[in-house]
Amino acid sequence: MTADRTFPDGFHWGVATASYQVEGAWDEDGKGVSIWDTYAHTPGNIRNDDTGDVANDHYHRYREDVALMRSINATAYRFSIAWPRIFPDGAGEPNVKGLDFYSRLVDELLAAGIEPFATLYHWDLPQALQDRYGGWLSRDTAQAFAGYAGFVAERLGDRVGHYFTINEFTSFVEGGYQVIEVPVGGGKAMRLGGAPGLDLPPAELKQVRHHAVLGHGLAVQAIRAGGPAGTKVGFAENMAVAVPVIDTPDHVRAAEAATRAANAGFITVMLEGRYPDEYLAEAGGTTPTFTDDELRTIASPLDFVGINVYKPRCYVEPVDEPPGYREVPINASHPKMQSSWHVLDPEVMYWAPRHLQSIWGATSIYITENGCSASDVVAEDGRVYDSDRVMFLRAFLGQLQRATSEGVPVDGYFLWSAQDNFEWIEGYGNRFGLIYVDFDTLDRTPKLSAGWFREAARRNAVV
Ligand code: PNW
Repeated sequence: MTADRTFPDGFHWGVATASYQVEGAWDEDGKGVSIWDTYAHTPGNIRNDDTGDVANDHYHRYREDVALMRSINATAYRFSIAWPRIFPDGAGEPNVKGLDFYSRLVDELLAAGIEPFATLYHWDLPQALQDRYGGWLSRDTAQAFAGYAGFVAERLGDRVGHYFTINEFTSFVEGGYQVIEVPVGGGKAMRLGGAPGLDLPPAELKQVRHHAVLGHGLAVQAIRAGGPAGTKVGFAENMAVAVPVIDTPDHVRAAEAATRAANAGFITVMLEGRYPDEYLAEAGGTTPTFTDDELRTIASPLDFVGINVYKPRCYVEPVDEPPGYREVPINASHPKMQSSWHVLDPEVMYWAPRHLQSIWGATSIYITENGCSASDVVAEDGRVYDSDRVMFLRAFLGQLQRATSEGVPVDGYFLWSAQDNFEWIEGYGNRFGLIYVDFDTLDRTPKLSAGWFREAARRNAVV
């Protein structure tokens, strides 16, 4: 029976990438240097000293890539725009050739029947803004971001109707502005990393977070002002999801409280317009510094909420004392995917959108990323047999379908990633694609999972 495993009519079947991870052409057509160019060009920062200089060469091969998306029945493509292609200096004079690339890409997508969804910031900040202002430590960067976002919406708005402001506040702030180890289960920890590679004290870190959400809010307003009426906008955050150990009302209440607290500096303030008291109390209430007016900007009304869903942040059980929940340690034997942080639990794909609806009343949700890395190899017959990724997708989309069948308003799903690509500090070692890429020849080979996606998208159902 497939009938009861279908998604709502009009559900978007998308694939996703990000500029620095796929484009290459790092210094072509007037592009400015980004903080990721600088970071990856510094030896020792990236596994194997890989860089995104060439990556998938998507900048030149986008026609082939759009044809591949079409061949797997994708109906939407989430790509990001490299800010330093548009404003090489961060602000000021726009670079027409940079904008032209995205214009050609969008035309190609529309001709293939694929709807473009543009992310405006997927971490490749113009180096000029890092040098001038210290990046997101300064409100000036948030202001410059709004200027760039409004300009893009004005120029592409006739053909691009959906924008995500910022991708994963959590990842680029926590990974780029401090040196930190995060637990990965079984008592083990993993060191995060990323551009600009700073190590700021906690008070400044909170100010960085604040300027990032402020940049989001200012960009929302600028996109509405710059784009045509009906332009839709939201964010794409790596939501921290607390999963209830047992599906009972008291466990679910505990998980909701833990989820709200874990997202305090990002989703919670963007959707509520206030920082939770506990978040402010942490540093004695002294940071971040902000105004009521800024809070109103941060909580500018959105058309949808976008979340990247990979793994649970934690499991919780209820307790009687405040805050009403307790984190349960993740067992050493808990299954993982290839990336060391990737604790495997498909139910996170059910709880993430359900929490968005129950905690914040979200009425339109996109899964802006979901996927996994696997130890893919080309077999002797030339094919790539990623049966584990097929298992992963069937299980996660099964849980998403469960959510939509219960009335959780999810309007689309973007698989990470359309192709294997530059996986940040892991370089080309961790493959997340539906399409295998040989990084010597740049040949593309659809994996087994691409066939699964094609069939699921065709039927609008879990298969
Ligand atoms: C996301 N975690 O990063 C990014 O948006 C992508 O650019 C990236 O390639 C993809 O997911 C895969 O890593 C994440 O620790 C980084 O849970 C870390 C986590 C999740 C997502």
